[in-house]
Amino acid sequence: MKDRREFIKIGALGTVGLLTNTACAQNDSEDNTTGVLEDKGTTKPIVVSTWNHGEAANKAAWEILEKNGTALDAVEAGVRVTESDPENMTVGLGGLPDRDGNVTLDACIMDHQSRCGSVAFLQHIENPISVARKVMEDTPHVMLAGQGALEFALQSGFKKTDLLTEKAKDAWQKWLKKADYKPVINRENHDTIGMLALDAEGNLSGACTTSGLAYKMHGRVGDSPIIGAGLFVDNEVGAACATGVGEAVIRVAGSAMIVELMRQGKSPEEACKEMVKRILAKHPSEKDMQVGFIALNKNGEFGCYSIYEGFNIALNDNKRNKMIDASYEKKWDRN
Ligand code: SD4
Repeated sequence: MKDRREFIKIGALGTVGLLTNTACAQNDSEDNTTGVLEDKGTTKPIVVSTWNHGEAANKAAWEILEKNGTALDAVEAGVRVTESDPENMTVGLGGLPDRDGNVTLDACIMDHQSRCGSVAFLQHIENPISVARKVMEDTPHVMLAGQGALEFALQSGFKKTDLLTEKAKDAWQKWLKKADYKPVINRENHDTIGMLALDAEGNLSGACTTSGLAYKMHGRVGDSPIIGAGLFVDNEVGAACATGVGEAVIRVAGSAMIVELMRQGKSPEEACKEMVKRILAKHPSEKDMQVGFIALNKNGEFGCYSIYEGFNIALNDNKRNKMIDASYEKKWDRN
């Protein structure tokens, strides 16, 4: 792996100035082709997830998939690893706070029966993905937000936890001195974990969880808990998830559209690329906005694509366990 480089860029989205970021991984294999399998036919089980933290998350997911566990159990267990890692400053415990110092989390989960659950603007709970699953399984609803989501979590037995680590607090206090409440986003901020899995039964599920944009406005919710934007699964066709500037992903219903494009015959990578191009066309004045997508179809073929170089995904199946650099539209202008 290459070292993470701090990279700060300013964009403007609506009334909130945003800074975008990216991460880099070095592919350690000769096969750097996304979406193309060495062998034809269905590959299952398989799990793919966003960014370098996907490696550890996939490991937990794979332990379930290789024992013929369900994709739903796998994606939940996988992203919980990232949520519970206090060193990870973009997801769950240890996530960077909003501009007022509150860590607020967004997460959603969707399974092969098109069941889905989501929590938005949730505070004090280490594993929002498991609360999202409870919303899906134990309520007639899809989405709970804010205080109501917290109350539901506590009633369901989740523990109240202080999610603001010393490291995140220090970073926020430094930001406060200089940034004068303009949201600052470094490359670490765009590290949502999105995970898609196809299990031995041929069923798809997905999960997506994040602390969202660092130093965001209090109450801001991104794409990650929104079914159809940050995540979508249709067991007849495939699944997709997103990372990057959530406002841009919401505007095009990114993940749902990718699944529809696959239904119409596009490969996973073609579908991701088409949505990246659509986002660029709809944001002509945005200079440094990063968005990345992953898609996985019913046959276990996957693809990924991002606006800027630097997006990578983790892959595990029966033959492979590796990081893959996504194809992209643009190189960063680092000047
Ligand atoms: C958001 N999409 O809140 C999330 C942030 C993200 O990788 O993707 N980080 O807009």
